[in-house]
Amino acid sequence: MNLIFQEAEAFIRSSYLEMGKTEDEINSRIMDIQKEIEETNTYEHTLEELEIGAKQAWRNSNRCIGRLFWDSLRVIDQRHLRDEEQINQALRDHIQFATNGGAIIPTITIFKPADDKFSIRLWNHQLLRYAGYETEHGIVGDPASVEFTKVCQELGWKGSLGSFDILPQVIQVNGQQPAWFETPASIVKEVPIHHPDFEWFSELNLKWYAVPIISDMCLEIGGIKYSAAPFNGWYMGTEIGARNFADEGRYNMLPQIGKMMGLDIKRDATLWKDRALVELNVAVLHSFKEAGVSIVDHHNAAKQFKHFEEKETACGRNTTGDWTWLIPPVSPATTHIFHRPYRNQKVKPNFFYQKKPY
Ligand code: HEM
Ligand code: NRG
Repeated sequence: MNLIFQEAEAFIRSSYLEMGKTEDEINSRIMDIQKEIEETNTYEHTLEELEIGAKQAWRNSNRCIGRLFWDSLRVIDQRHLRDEEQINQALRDHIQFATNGGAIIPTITIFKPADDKFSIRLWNHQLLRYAGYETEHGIVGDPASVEFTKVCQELGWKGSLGSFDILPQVIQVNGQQPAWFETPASIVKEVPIHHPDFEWFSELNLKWYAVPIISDMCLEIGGIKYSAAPFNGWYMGTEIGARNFADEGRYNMLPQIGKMMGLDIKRDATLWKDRALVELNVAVLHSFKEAGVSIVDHHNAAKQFKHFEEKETACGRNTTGDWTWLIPPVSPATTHIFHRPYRNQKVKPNFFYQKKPY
């Protein structure tokens, strides 16, 4: 009781002040919450509290370079849903709404928080992600998904052993056996990757999905833990071009690209990896742009983040950040982020990792 009340009081005070509410409004809301916690062990956020709390959680996400737009987050309240079918429908609605034909809308869908009587977990790391299969000829698909793909198969899902199979939605209510639902291809926007100058690039047959929707983090607002609260913005190009396609432990495309560029990939000192990496990132940004799907390059993302820092300072807040995640994985020292320190202090509301349910 005390812990949740303390957290609630701190959240109400600071967020109500931020929203310009009076001391009377603050005190009366805190008294109501105290009573509600005494009677039910928990309390319910108003829609207004849910919205400001989710926005603050994004604003406080130390690892996120995209925070300039925190105030425009669209918050979808689905706290009334209880069964897996309804929850799955809400996930489909989120995917469609956020995709918005390519003009991506930063969105969060918030389901009923976990308490002693009820809990929801989405087992997917992201609502949209490609399967990874261990075969005799090595891993097919995304190596990052191998463990979760096995779980899906054990639940009865049949993947088609392709390099880009969208995984099903796996939804667990109350710690019971999870339900899984195929993700309809009609709601998944994908971008085929090609290069503005290298025609051969299309032959690599690369593509990526338009919208990253993290679905395994816990949103904590005022002591309430929303264990299912999938959120999305749009991609920064390097996430796909410098990590998902480039990491040796992911799609590992640099050797093929280096070879196709005619580089000497036997000698590290030719910097063939660096040259291949740049062209791969050019291809990702070019392809998303041409497909009309929102994306930001790391230089503009850093500029936007600078603007965010300035706005935070003007509001009398300190920008906290995790430098090791904020610097982009390509040419980090060309951004201002590289050249200044950030305090990695975890302010709430925020998003937290939670234990894998499988
Ligand atoms: C992390 C960019 C929107 C919350 C990140 C990362 C990038 C990024 C590049 C690092 C990811 C990595 O290295 O794997 C963006 C861009 C956005 C955006 C360009 C466009 C609007 C959002 C939104 C939220 C959010 C809407 C939440 C409401 C987070 C969190 C992390 C993160 C919690 C850390 C994830 C982790 O620890 O795994 N973001 N973001 N971001 N972002 Fe954003
Ligand atoms: N690097 C991951 C996605 C992490 C979150 N990135 C965002 N979030 N842009 C990947 O799939 O490459 N967001 O909410 O926009």
